[in-house]
Amino acid sequence: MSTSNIINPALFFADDNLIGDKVEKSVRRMKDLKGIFQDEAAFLQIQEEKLVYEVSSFLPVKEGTPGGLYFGITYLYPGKVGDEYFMTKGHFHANIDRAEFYWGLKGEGMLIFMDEQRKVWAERMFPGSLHYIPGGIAHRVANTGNQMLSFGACWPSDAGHNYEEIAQNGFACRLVDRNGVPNLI
Ligand code: M6P
Ligand code: ZN
Repeated sequence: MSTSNIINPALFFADDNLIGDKVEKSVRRMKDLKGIFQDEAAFLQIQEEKLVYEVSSFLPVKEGTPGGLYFGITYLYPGKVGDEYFMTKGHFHANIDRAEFYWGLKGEGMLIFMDEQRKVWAERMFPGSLHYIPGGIAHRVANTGNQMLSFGACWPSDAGHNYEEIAQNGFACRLVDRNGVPNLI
């Protein structure tokens, strides 16, 4: 094989940053998270343009393609709305049986799971933690620390996002700060 078949990768990491021409970025601000947090008065006190999280993703195939994989890094800012930690919107997969991996890169947080019977549990996230999210399980991440939480994700390109269920009924438990300790209540 000649060396002309050897090329550089299209993507690479610098620390927890995903770098490459095809990396897409999206942001979620406070105003995009209306109805997610319990304490509406505290929510209204926070500037609606405040950044809550950003996602850098590599989506190499068209959404819905069976057999492909997507890759993302989420950067979740520290903060609270009342006593509830900043968190991602959370979702079931539209194709509900599709699974996903999350893994902790920087900071500390909690991955909150909820099954279709609304049973909730959580796993601590920290640099090096690895989390398998089975199909049928809604998932969201809260930043329980005072620095940025970053985590990786890899999911099937035909998983899709179902935000409706969470927008309407939320998760059955909330992760709140009780004297500096995260509590799932
Ligand atoms: C991870 C993946 C993405 C997801 C993102 C933010 O990177 O699970 O699919 O979009 O986190 O989470 P959410 O969509 O719940 O706001
Ligand atoms: Zn997912």
